[in-house]
Amino acid sequence: MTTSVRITYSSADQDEASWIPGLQAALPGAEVSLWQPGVPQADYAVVWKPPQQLLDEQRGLKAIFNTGAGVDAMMKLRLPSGVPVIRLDDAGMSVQMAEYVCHAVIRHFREFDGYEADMASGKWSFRKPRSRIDYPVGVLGLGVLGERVAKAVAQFDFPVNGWSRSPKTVEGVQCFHGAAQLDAFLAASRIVVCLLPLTPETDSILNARTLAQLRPGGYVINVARGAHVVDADLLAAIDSGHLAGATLDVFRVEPLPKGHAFWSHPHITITPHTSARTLRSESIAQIARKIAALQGGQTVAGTVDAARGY
Ligand code: NDP
Ligand code: OXD
Repeated sequence: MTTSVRITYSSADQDEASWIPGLQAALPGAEVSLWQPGVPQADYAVVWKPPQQLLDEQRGLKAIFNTGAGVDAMMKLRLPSGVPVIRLDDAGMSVQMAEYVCHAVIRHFREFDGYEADMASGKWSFRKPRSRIDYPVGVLGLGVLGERVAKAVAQFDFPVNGWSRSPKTVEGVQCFHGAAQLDAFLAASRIVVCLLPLTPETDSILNARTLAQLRPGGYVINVARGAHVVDADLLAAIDSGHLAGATLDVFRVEPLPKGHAFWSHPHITITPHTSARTLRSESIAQIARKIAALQGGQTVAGTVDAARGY
């Protein structure tokens, strides 16, 4: 595909040395360069957590591509009006998320963490098998990632619930929607997986009130954004015995500050925001396809609705 457009690239933590030649190769004819103050006007920006100056200076953009699925960081910036923000949709993330969440659910349900500790201390002992009917899994967010995760967990015969903003039908998943059905969704779930975008409506959604609605012995898996969880409320719910524990991939402050209680809590497993990584070649191919489609006057999937914030 030959596309004669100018692309400016900026990323807070990805590697321009591979993204820029990758975009160039996927879009022969395009001029792709690293953004710096004062560079010529571009048609498209490909960014992750861009500086405000880029958005203020680049006045001719036709679209801004976010090289991640979540746009919460972008939504905090002053965006040029009328310029669409386009996020990654899937691009190899949903399978990674399904692996991560199934692993966390099964590790907890089958008590593999306990067996690891037993084996490490030379103890040979069996635990009583649990019944999966007692471990309904609730997925908050039934979008590109949440739907794939819900279906993957259902493959292991766990009862699965899902919650979204608008009504949905997903095979093998009991679907709830809207604020009015949140409590019923929580009451029907023991393990809750957060795959919501971070917006003013979903900020701190896992708090003392909502965690208390989960079935006793509940478990939290947060793979969306740290600010979905009120840290102190999660710790209190685990320490009181209402919740059995949590697996957390995302945190309010990243890297997780040294000394934070999550580092050493015996019932909390943490990973460094790695549940679904942006895969460079899949993402570049998707962005290149979308630029070609936009150039041809078509609409593309993953266009963010600024009013909803995702
Ligand atoms: P989508 O936009 O495809 O899906 C979002 C889902 O959340 C939709 O089902 C949507 O409902 C639902 N939702 C949004 N707001 C509300 C609300 N107020 N009430 C109820 N439901 C709501 O996003 P993705 O699945 O692609 O990604 C989800 C999030 O995962 C990202 O925003 C990002 O923060 C996080 N993420 C984390 C990664 C990691 O490595 N830890 C990697 C990639 C993403 P509806 O369907 O009705 O619109
Ligand atoms: C994303 C992420 O939003 O990596 O894509 O968290």
